[in-house]
Amino acid sequence: NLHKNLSHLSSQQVELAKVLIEMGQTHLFQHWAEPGVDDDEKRAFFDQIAKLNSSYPGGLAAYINTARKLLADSKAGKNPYDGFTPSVPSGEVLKYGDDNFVQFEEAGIKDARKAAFVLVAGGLGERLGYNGIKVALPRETTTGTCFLQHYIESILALQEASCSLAGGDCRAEIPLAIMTSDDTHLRTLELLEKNSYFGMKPTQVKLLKQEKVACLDDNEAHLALDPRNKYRIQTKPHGHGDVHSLLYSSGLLKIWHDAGLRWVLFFQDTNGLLFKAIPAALGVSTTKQYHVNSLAVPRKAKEAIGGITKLTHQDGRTMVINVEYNQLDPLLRASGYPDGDVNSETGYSPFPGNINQLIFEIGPYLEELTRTGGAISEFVNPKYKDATKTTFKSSTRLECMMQDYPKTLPPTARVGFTVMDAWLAYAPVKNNPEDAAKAGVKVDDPVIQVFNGQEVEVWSRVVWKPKWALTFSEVKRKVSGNCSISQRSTMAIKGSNIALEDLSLDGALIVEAVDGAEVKVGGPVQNKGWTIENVDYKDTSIPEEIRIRGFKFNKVEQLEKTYTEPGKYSLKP
Ligand code: GDU
Repeated sequence: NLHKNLSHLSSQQVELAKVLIEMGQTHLFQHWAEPGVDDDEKRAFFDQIAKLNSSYPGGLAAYINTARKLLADSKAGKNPYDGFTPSVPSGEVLKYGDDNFVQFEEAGIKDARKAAFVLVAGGLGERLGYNGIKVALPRETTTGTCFLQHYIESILALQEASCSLAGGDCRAEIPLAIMTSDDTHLRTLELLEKNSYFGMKPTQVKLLKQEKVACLDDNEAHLALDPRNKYRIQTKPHGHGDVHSLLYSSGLLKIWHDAGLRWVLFFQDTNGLLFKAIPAALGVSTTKQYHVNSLAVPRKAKEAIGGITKLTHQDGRTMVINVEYNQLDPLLRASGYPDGDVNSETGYSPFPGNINQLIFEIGPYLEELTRTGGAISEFVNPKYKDATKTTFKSSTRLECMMQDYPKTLPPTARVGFTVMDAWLAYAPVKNNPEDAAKAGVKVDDPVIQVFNGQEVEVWSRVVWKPKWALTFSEVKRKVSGNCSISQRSTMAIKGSNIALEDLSLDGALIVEAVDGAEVKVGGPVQNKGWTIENVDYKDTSIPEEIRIRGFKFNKVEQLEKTYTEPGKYSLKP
């Protein structure tokens, strides 16, 4: 069939056909119609093949070869950690607010102007029960600010703080790259455009779309035809590890390197507390000169976050790497921990939890990607029909994770990690007032309430704009005297020059001020405040983003003040 069609193909299409034939993929052409029939579909087939070929480091041939090897290993039941013994690694453990922490934060802010940020946002919120893109979800309910806006405002605040430390004519613009996929690309672009990029220059933001990879039908890595169209290959997502090859193949990493940037910081779509941990974590990288620094939090055994583990091979090699949550337990059981993944006497797993916030030094990173072409260690997870492991229940594909990057690094690479308190660095939908408590505000203990069947500690709700404070020291500078906040209170600080002095809040307080307006807020503030109402996640009359949270505010009464003109003000009821 292909032979009959060959004379109708362009030379590029013939080349691609040759690759497929050489790689044992003749089945793709068996059902082809006579030349002259379905020509548009045939063209589209080759367009897709060209795309699959160019978007994978080494092309389709490399993809099929790797797939055959990994499928054979999987069939043989080969353990990817064969020969390795796990042990607990040592890293930098930070205590929020102590001298060490404050010094790391300072060092981090200083170098932030030499950083670039990369948000991986190609995944959908299927597990969440949310149909939109996750970066459009509100990060917290008090102001309703979405994740993407909060991330951008945090980066802009870092840029300003770092530049003002540098003095002189610092004009640094911290770049932001967002990895999207066919599932999220248009909606992410639309969210940015509709909101004028949330204050960032459009040229500062770069979207990199990841492509899906070909599905595989069997252990010989025969590419799977799309059940809906026999002239198309079925495709599925390849995973967040694509971010490395995209930064490389787009040339963006090289542009950043040539512009004198030194750090690249990766983060995920919905971690609302993360930026509170960024200055100190970056400070650890700059101080310790880590090539790779992963952020971690204490991990409860069996929690769905990977464990950072030191692996020592029989031949003496060692590496510190994330072992994904589904693999940690079997690895431990197979190597002298008969109980597997369990908590120690501290109440936590001895292996710190990877939150997939990674900081790389750009120089060594670019060197490594130049060597590998952006390829990263992959895995395959076929669901077999039976114990013979010869047929699959449905097609499979290769997958990759961004935190596997260090797997191919030479032993000389400086790979470390930084452990932070979980409430500071990782809690996707929780606001935390404890920072304020440690900065000199008395915050009432939480009460327990149940939302969507889950017990939650409900604290007072305190939210501030990133430009109000990025670091512990800055929070401390802006809070003075005896401040206190009752459990049922809600406070939003929207402005950079708002100082809290002897404030005792029992109710709701919203203060907004333009740059240039200096506001002192103090005295007793008491009102009926905002009450929390339960929302049933099954109630489809309520918007999805509220239903998945299980609550909404009833804004009964608040003190709300907005200062639109520069000047000095005092808000003391
Ligand atoms: N993502 C992509 N492309 C993909 C798949 C995912 O960009 O093809 C993005 C998602 O949008 C998200 C991030 O990658 O921003 C992570 O995806 P998931 O939330 O689905 O990741 P998991 O929860 O499976 O696990 C990851 C790490 C774990 C742990 C955990 C913490 O693999 O080790 O760190 O996040 O949230």
